[in-house]
Amino acid sequence: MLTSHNPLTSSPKPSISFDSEGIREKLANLEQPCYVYVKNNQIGLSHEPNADILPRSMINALSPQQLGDRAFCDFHGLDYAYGAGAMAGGIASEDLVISLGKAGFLASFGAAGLVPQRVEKAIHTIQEALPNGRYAFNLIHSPSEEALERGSVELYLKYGVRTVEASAYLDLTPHIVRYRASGLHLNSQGDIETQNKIIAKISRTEVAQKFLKPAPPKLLKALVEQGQITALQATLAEKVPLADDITVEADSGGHTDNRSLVCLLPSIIALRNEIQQQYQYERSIRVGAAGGISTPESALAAFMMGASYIITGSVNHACIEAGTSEHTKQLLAQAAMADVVMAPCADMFEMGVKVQLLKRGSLFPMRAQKLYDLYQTYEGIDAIPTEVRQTIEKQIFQKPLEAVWQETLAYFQERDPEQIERANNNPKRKMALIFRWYLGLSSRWATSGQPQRTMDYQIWCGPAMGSFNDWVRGTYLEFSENRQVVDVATHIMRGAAYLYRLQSLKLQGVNLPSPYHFYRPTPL
Ligand code: FMN
Repeated sequence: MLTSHNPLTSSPKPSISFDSEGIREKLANLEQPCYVYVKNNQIGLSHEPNADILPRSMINALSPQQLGDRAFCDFHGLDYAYGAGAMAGGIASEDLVISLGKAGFLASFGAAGLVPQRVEKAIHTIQEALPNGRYAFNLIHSPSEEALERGSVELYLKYGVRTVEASAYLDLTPHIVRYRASGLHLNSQGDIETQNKIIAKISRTEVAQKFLKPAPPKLLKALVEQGQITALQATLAEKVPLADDITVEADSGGHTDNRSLVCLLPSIIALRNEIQQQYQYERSIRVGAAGGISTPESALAAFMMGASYIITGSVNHACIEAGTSEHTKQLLAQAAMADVVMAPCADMFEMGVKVQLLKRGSLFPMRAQKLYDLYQTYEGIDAIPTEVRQTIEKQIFQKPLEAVWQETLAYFQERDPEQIERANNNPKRKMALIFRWYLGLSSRWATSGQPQRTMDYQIWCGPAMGSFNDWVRGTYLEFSENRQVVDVATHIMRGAAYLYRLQSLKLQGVNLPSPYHFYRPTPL
């Protein structure tokens, strides 16, 4: 049915397009409705109803701002129900957060792994550029370095960071409860105002439950006793959920449980409904989706499954604004969907926790696994056979393990001396800290673009990266130097709205040929 022949040339009806270019243009004009006409077995589209011919079907105008939950946008002051999740070490940089915020999207600064002074600097820069909000900071649970989480909350409270993206929680801590409760007050109408907003990212039902319910009375009581919140705030905290929004994170880049979004999202939505029924909150908690979203199709699927908003991650890592090296961005822009793998992570190395990252173009996944296997097998570095030790010193560390230990000591002396105390009489812990030297630095080599260490780059990314690369191949977004976060976000959302209208036509019995089912990004 794709044709450039216009069967109406004898009786011109210029507002109806029968040629493929015209049909495509009409479909892409999301701000206008489309009326479908059939004449001489040809399908034609018009933005206006035609008095002479009865339309076969029609689709309404649909702006990308209509996708998702309006309440999410209003609550966070956004135009789009779309956010960019935090990326550690400032990969989700000030630039990335500010660009998206100015364009009506939400982004979360990648505070994890950064020293407080660096985070403080980011707070100043972002607050100056976005005085009306539209930004978040990551609050990451760090079970092995509790001081970091406490310090982050103190910074956020001190500078009035009003939205955090809370992640990696397995259980609640006094710090996150303090952040939430100390922002609660009653307004002049007697309603509870939640000044400190929490978007909790979870991948398990049992963790979601903790954020969907009010903060535990025991933690609130302790905070009152310590003078960190008032008795009134503790009372108010028992009436509101701990989080305003729950991001359900499926198989993603970085830390992930590798769950499937189509399985996880319905379960958490059902849980939210159940808890809402039980607590009758005045404002229902919204559930968003993350993990694997990087194309119009995946975005639309998430919205159609009931997601109030979507969060992207991997796809932003290859963008101009990401705080990482050009080499890393190039590798990401060439990645295929199967070029990712799970490998041991630095922060929870001893627990055997893994992160999802790029395997193509780096030996990191194999080398990190080798270190984890050695950690499992031996009681300390002195127990490792000499030959094996020499090999890892040469290939992985590129220096003697003793020298690595000295650097590790210097690092923790400044940052967290308790780590050294715990390792002093414990050879296995000492071995873990030495191995973590490599795992910790390899992500920084990737962000700083250390030329001698390209084969050791640790680049977090999920299958969403390959999926995005497939979509944009042959368009201006194929090249990382053209990938601006706002362009990427806009095209994903516009593409989702575009595809929605095609699906809507299909449900009405008008199945346009497959080439129309492709939304092609063009420069904005
Ligand atoms: N999530 C966090 O909550 N904190 C982080 O520090 C963090 N670092 C990340 C670093 C990179 C490079 C990537 C790709 C993801 C990271 N994430 C982090 C997860 C993202 O915020 C987002 O939830 C996830 O990437 C979405 O899934 P996707 O990668 O499939 O798009």
